[in-house]
Amino acid sequence: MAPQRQPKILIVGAGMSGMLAAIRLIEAGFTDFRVYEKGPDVGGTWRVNTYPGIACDVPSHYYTYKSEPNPNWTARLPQGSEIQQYLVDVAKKHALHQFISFDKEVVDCQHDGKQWTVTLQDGETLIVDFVVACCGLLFNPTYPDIAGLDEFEGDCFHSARWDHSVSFEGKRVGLIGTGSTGAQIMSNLAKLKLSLTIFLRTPQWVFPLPDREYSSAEKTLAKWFPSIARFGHFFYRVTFENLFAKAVIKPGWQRRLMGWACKKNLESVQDPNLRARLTPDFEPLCKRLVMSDSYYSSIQKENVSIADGDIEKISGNTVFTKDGQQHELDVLVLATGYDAHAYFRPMNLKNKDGVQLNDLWSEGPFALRTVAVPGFPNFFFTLGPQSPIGNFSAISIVETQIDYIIECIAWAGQGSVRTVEATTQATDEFNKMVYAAMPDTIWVSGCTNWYTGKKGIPSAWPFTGARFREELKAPRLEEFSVTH
Ligand code: N01
Repeated sequence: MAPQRQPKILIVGAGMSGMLAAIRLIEAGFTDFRVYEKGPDVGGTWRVNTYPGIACDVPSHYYTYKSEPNPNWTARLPQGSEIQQYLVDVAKKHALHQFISFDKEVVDCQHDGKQWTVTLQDGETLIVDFVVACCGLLFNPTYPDIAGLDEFEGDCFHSARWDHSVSFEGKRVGLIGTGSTGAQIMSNLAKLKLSLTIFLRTPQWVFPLPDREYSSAEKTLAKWFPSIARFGHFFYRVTFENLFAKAVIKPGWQRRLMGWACKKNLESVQDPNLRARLTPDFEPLCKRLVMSDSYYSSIQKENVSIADGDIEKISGNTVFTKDGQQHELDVLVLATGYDAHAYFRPMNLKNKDGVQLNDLWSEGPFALRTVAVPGFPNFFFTLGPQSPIGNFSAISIVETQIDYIIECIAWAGQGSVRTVEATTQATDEFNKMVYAAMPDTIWVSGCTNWYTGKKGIPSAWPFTGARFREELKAPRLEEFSVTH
């Protein structure tokens, strides 16, 4: 039903979820909205991250909007640049640029009981009824706390801020971090003529997810028969949700199978000393699995060496490790991850009573059904606390969340409703249910991982994909307080 009223809506971020929010708002008949994007183009994560080897480890046909199948994917595991191009193409197809203001960073939102006053980095302000924060999840880089890092005399940068002016050929390169990002960077740098030192603190389990290029015949067929790409989406979704997503949430054959595959993969390392060095001391899947079929072959290349990941200090261009070794380097790459619990912050949020979101979340972020927080009316977000970020495709999570959020906004579009605010009771009940299921999940089985927050509770989803869609099928009016 077309809205009878047009609330003023601001979407923050023109990445994968902000774009989808815009598309869905258009489809729902909302016209008074804008998207503010801090960068110069759409794409979010895939625009910002350009490190060598960047790729998605979720199969391409599944890492695709369900409503926008893409017969042109060139491989099972898409390169970052290809995903970025896909997002640019989708934005073009839906003429999204007319709704987007680029280079506009939202820094502050204050609610006066009726509306939000939004302030941008450049001092501009605007007043809106709704804010939907689509800021991504992994975008605040974490820098390691290593004495002397700032004074490193060579080139040094985080994986999310890749310096393309730096040449690597013939250089002594150090890489701190061996998670999903570090693994992709390592496999790529190892192909070059350089000497690569991996500072390995905690070995991770590696699942040998094979990549494969799609032949031109396959791509042509997918163009002629769009149902092939749709089937690809369905196939990989069902596979992911029934294998990987079930393995992480409870014990069972899925967990055993994934673990067995990781252990078998590790056996490909022939040298027993190296194998021991690469053997994690925690269960497979406890940390986010590294998906790679080239990790072990790359780390065994002659130009790659493993150093102690416990770094004592950096002085000049030398990294001193706690085992007493010194490593002289020309370039130091930090694949040290992100602050996954910042969510849309550092954006500052304040409500009419002067309560800051930072204070409300001081003990750890929480939300109603992953998308709203009590005390902050008409403010919604994607990929919020307890989203199934460690379970399946981020795109499919966001599709569910956006539909839910738009239904909440539609209340204001239909009747006399002005504000909708998650109740504390509903939020507490939701989180109680989620936390109660955590003991069965693999994330609490004894490792450090970026899912787990201050209180030792993973900010992830301990149920199936079907349950997530069910819980966010439609907003329940009794879970919100409403003003007219
Ligand atoms: O970050 P991480 P990431 N000294 O936090 C090490 C997604 N992603 O960027 O384990 C030495 O996983 C740290 O060591 P330890 C994916 O969801 C997806 O790699 O703390 N080492 C660890 O090895 C992924 O999970 C794709 O001991 C230090 C590493 O840095 C998420 O992004 C591709 C250190 C951080 O690993 C984050 O992955 C890439 C220190 N002081 C990423 N501090 C896809 O394909 C940190 N480390 C979709």
